[in-house]
Amino acid sequence: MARSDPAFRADVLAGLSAPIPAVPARWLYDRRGSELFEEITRLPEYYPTRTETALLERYSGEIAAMLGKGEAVVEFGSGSSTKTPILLRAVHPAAYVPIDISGEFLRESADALREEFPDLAIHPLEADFMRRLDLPIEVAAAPKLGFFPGSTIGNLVPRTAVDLLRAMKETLGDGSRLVIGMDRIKDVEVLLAAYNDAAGVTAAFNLNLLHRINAELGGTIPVEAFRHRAIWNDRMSRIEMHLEALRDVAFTVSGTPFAFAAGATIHTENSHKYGYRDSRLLLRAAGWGVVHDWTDEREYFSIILAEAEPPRFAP
Ligand code: AVI
Repeated sequence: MARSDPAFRADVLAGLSAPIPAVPARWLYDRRGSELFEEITRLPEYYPTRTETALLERYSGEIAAMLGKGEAVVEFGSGSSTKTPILLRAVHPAAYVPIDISGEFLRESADALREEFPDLAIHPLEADFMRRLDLPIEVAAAPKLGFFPGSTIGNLVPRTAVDLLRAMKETLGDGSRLVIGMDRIKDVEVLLAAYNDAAGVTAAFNLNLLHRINAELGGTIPVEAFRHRAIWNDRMSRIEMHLEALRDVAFTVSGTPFAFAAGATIHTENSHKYGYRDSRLLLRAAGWGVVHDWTDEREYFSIILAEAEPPRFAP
């Protein structure tokens, strides 16, 4: 059995026993899961990455023109994507602070960026950005620009998304700005195709969770007895990924027995989609005012520049 993480075990055992079985989506991203996600981003049906990258290429000059000089760009996530250099090239920041919980990803992506930006001061911070953090002392005096691309905010339920946006505001401080990517509500067929691709990569990504449970937690789950399902939950305005039992199944995880009847599901991920006003409301709930919202011709995706609102009395 591979080395097991006690937090993974606790989440899986509690999640599979819950009245509505669910496992937190972060466990989808082991090495294999991260590789499969990279593959997803290149799929013809998966429009978000392509659309967001094109928006950044087109508008990062405009974003830069709305900022002052000498910014410290603080990226929430390791910055391993191709989007980071697009923003850095336009903004010419004084410093760059990538924050990630995985030191390994952080070092790899910081090294890659050092090659492309040899004169940029890079201060990686290994931490969980869901909480308020102390930024490196070297960027204390610089104006801060947060960067949170990828529509990752959509993977959190709105209450947790607001907590995160508020923590980001506290980390970045007064007068800071934030560039955030948010996926828009659109035709259900387009959304469903993006999470139900013809090549079956998203299915493999979802089912990989069961392989991971078997490998790391001594599970005996018959993976072929489950199938990937992506549905649009209109009431919650989100795509949901589930693993559905194709027949009655019984298995153990770390010695604990579980039984799923045919048709029962394990909820594995949410991907919330936000309308134009929804995204503003979400940001405002966390103390961020929208400065500008750039979208593509089809209005599939938004890149939003927001600014930290000073606290003020309200009637
Ligand atoms: C990482 N995140 C923004 C992706 C999304 O679209 O919600 C994760 C994903 N899940 C299935 N496909 C992509």
